Formats: sequence, C-alpha cells, structure tokens
Amino acid sequence: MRSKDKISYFYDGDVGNVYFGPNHPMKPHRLCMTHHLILAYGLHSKMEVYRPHKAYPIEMAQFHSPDYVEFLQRINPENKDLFPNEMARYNLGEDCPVFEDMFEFCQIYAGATIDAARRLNNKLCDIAINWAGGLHHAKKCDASGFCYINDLVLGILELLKHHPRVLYIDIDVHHGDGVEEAFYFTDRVMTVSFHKFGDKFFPGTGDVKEIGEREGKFYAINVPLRDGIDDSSFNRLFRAIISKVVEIYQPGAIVLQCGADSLARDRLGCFNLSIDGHAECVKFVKKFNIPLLVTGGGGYTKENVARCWTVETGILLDTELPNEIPDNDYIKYFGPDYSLKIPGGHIENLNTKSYISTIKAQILDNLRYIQH
Ligand code: V1P
Ligand code: CA
Ligand code: ZN
Repeated sequence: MRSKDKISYFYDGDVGNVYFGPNHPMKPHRLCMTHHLILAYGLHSKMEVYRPHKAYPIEMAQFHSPDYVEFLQRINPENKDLFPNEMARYNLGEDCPVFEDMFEFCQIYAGATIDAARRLNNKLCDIAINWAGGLHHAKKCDASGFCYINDLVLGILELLKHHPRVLYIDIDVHHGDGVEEAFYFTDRVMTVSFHKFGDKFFPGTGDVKEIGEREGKFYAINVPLRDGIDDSSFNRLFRAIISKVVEIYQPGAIVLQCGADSLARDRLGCFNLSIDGHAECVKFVKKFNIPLLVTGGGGYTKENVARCWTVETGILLDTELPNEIPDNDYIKYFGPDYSLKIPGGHIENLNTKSYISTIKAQILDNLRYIQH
C-alpha cells in the first residue's frame, strides 16, 4: 500500500436538483444524498473537494458529433415538440427525456470526469472520484439508457493523452455498451464489463463472444451474468479476470464505473450483491496502485446508492466508517435501521458453478492472445 493516496473528489450542488420526470427511475437527488452522507462521515476533510467546470460543447465533441451536442444544447421542454424528427433521430424521449436544465446537468457530470482525468494526468492526485459520472450508454450521435453525454469516453480520451493504455472496468448491472463501442477497434483501451445478459435485459449487448475487432480484437471483455449472482461468486470471478487483465495489459490508468444497480434490491437490477461485495471490487482495484478514476453510474434504490458510494469513498480513503449513519439532512431515508451496510439479497442464483467456470475459461483463453 502507498503511504497515503491523494484523492480528488468532484461535486457540484446543482447536479442533484434536476428531475427526469414522475415515473422515471433515474433520480439525480441520489447524488445530493451521497454527498451529504460523505460529509456526515467527515470524509471531505481527508480529500481535496472541487467544484468541476461545466464541460464545453467543444470538449463534448471530442467524442460526440457536433450536431448532436448542438441539439442537446438547444432543446428544452418548451420547444421539444417543434423537433419530432430530431427527437427520434437522437433517441430522446422515454428513457432519455428532455427536462429542465438537461444540458447543464450533462455539462456538470461530464466536466467532472474530464477534470478528474486531467488531475490524474498532471499527477496532482492518485485517485479521482466523480459519483455523478459513469453514464456509459451514450453513443457518438445518440442518447441511450438515461445517458446523453458519455463522460467515461471523454475521460478516457483525456487519459490517453498521457497513457499508452487505459483499462476500463464496469460493474454496473448493465452492459457498458457506449464505452465498448467507442474503443471497439483499438488496443489502446481495454474495456471489461460485468453485467446481466439475457431475457432481453437492457441494452441487449455484451455477449462473451463480443471481443473487439481489427486492432481491438481481444481488447473488449464481456462477462455476461444471469440473475441472482452473489458476493462470493462475483468477487471470485472479478478478481480472477481483473488480476489477469492487469498483469497482461499493464494499463497506465484505470477507469472504474461503479454503477450501484448491481446491488441487491435495486429497482432495475437483479443481482444479490451486498455493499461489501460491491465495495470489494473497489478495494481490489485500488490495490494495484495505478492512477484511478472512479465514477458512479446506475443505481435506482436511492438510499442504497448513497450508502454504497459513501462506503466506497471510505475505502478509497483507507478510512473505516462506523455502521451507524450519523445525523444528516437526509437521515429519514436511512430508517428504520440507520445502518450503513446492506446485506446481500436472496433471489435465486441462476449462475451455476459450471456456467461461471465456462465463461471464465473463455475469457482467460482470449487473454492468451494479448502480449505487451
Ligand atoms: O428497457 C429499456 C428500453 C425502453 N424500451 C423500448 C427498451 N430501457 C431501460 C433503460 C435502463 C437504463 C440503465 C442505465 C444505466 O446502465 C446507466 C445509468 O444504469 C429502462 C428500464 C428498465 N427497467 O430497464 N427504462 C426504464 N426502465 C424506464 C421506466 C420508466 C420510465 C422511463 C424509463
Ligand atoms: Ca457493467
Ligand atoms: Zn445500469
């Protein structure tokens, strides 16, 4: 372990004040809850806290098409009915609604991931955190799955200015398709996503056979899982794959998307992970002592999202947190037990031992084709 890691944490109080709509599962308010819980545990005094810059359209256009970025900037709830063709073309609507201050929301979460990457590049910190980021489905010319601007791709492009190879790891319950697609043809980014696959689960991609193409062949890794995976099988699989990937690929920086919808009892998810099981992945990745950019992602049971990302902030700071939640503005959400950790779930684990060993063997086999 390094003597003491230097941590930069990015947060803008405006990010949690936007509203996707009455029946929409994405609740940015979870970001306020997370931040206040982090403050209640006193973690802010152990890291550098920054308000990020708002990403400029020109920065977004490093990945996205300028016409798409321009449309996001122009559209609002008052004028959207005048643009039915563009709304359909850019996949705006039910999953990705046009809401008040939508573009500013994108500027904040994307600006924070870009700032995080820049501080790592300039060696101003060892670990940078942006819980508002991790919107992994956005494509070059398309919104998708609650994601408009792909901050992860923008952050990775920034890291690539200083590092020959960047490793992207995604533990959101959904496939990290936007990040995979952006780097599908290059060996300079290795993408690894763990996700639920099958039963038409969104977005439907991420089969173990999707491995990258051309220069990128063998540099995309997909770990398709069934419902109900528990801590022990997830952590064993995660450690086996990630340790081999790091050994072979030798990345200069790692981006870890920590979507909290892989937790038990998530409103959209279907895994059995406890907070300890989820956080174990963060602990494991931190131990490599490689410059690390950590983001949020999905997470639809708000109080558990705040718990999870607070525990993970504690882990990144090497700080143990008492299990009783200290008083804070949102304490009422954490009752009746007011405890920080949540246990694993009990839905049937459809990932048999033989299923897991088959996908693990396929993935490790593909890694044999890589040499650096
Ligand atoms: O299933 C779909 C689409 C809509 N159908 C035509 C297929 N969309 C999902 C999107 C999930 C996005 C996850 C984002 C992330 O990975 C990163 C932030 O976590 C969806 C679901 C669902 N149960 O999967 N959309 C909605 N639910 C939804 C429900 C109510 C209102 C709006 C959207
Ligand atoms: Ca994932
Ligand atoms: Zn998700």
